[in-house]
Amino acid sequence: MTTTITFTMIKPGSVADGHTGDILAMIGQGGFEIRAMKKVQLSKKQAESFYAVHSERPFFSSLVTSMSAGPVVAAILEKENAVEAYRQFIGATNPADAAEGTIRKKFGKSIEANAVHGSDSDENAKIEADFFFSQLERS
Ligand code: 3AN
Repeated sequence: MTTTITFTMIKPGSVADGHTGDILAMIGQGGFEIRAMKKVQLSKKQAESFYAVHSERPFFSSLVTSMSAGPVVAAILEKENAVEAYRQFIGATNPADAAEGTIRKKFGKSIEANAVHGSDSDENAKIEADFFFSQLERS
């Protein structure tokens, strides 16, 4: 069986609300193995860099502000077909549209404060994992 990786962040609002443990428990129950993890606060510059693909979108400034407002918990997750499996698992970008039982349905508050980030392609999973983690920090 070939496993692949995806990258996730528990967003500042969810960390501040004390949902980190519950979200990590759901991730484990979903069969995702944590290969690396850290709690870190992004500077505005780092958040801008992470979300650079969205720099032309109207919500960019607000997204950068909210993503740098407090610590995130970032992790590399491994599973078969990890990127697609995790996107299914977390639910739609807008928590109002997310399926029952998904992380965003349970913990998301709005389209911006949607509890967690999940990579959208294998290529971006690698870029995002490399943004946060050195080789030494991965198992
Ligand atoms: P996803 O995180 O589901 O891949 P993207 O890549 O379209 O969604 O959006 C990246 C992030 O930008 C989302 N996680 C969300 O926080 C924020 N975002 C997306 N669309 C909006 C919007 N219309 N208004 C505010 N924030 C948004």
